[in-house]
Amino acid sequence: MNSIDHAPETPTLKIEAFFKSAPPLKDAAEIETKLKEFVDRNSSGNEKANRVVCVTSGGTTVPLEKRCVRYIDNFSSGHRGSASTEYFLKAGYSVIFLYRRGTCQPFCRSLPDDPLLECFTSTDDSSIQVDPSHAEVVKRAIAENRSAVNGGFLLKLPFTTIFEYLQILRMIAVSLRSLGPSAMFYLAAAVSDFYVPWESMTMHKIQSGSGPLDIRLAQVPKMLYVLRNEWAPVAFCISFKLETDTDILLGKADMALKKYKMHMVVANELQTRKEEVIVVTEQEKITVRRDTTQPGADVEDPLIKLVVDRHSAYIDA
Ligand code: 9Z3
Repeated sequence: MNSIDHAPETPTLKIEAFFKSAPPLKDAAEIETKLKEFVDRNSSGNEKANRVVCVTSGGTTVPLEKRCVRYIDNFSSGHRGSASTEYFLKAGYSVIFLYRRGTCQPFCRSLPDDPLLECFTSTDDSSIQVDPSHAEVVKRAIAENRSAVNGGFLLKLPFTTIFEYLQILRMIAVSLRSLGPSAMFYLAAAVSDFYVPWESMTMHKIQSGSGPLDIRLAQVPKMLYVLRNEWAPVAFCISFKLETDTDILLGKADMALKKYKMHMVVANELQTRKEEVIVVTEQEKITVRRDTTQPGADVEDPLIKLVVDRHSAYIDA
């Protein structure tokens, strides 16, 4: 398999080449309409009343075949993004939740793994009831989700591949431009660094008969750069840095902050990501921890409080 050998040099040209060769989104028109309605609904009143955050969640896949049987995946359960979405909604934000199909959803954290099979009982052939042991959590999840979606505060957009993710993210960024500094990007999705360009991808399932497989992957263009410099230059931007080696974590987060002009970079290590994160800004490094004295407390609660605080200061400034 080939990579792009003569890829254009600047990040802008690289991303343009990426989009040009990517398979077009099947539901682009529908997404466009949903985004327009959502942004229109959130464009009246003063800036404080119209804060909108795009939360990305889950990992992107990299297909190895056009008629995809095999793909490379990026680890992310979607817990960070879905929990953060709930706290943003509580804080009065409207949320565009750009999530990987099949990963954790807002308001579903307290439900068992298989809600349909575990929460309901069938009393006779014609009636299904919520099992009393799950009644409260089911009621709460349904009510909170309905109020957010029907109230126009939560728009959920799914992706699977890196091609879909970047195309939808660009659509969101462009449509949020009119909100100026009231718009925020909270990029918790685990995004592939390498991919097989569409034009050099084989159509059919790769055959195993010809021995070991050599794949050359191209680098995914630096989306953070284009987001900050072109797509949404005024929006408040938070990216995440995930490492498994703590010795390099803060250095890499610092580098991302400066290189991509992020307002905050949330540094986390794979094993401890649910216990603590370190928020890196130009001036400081703030350790945010889960409150271990409170049962069920998570790190997203204090993290979103800090983020909202800093976003307010950004809007005021
Ligand atoms: C993260 O670091 C997220 O916090 C996690 C959340 C994926 C670790 P879970 O979904 O885990 O709760 O299971 N996300 C960003 C990872 C990433 O791809 N960052 C890029 C990088 O490190 C920059 S956009 O280069």
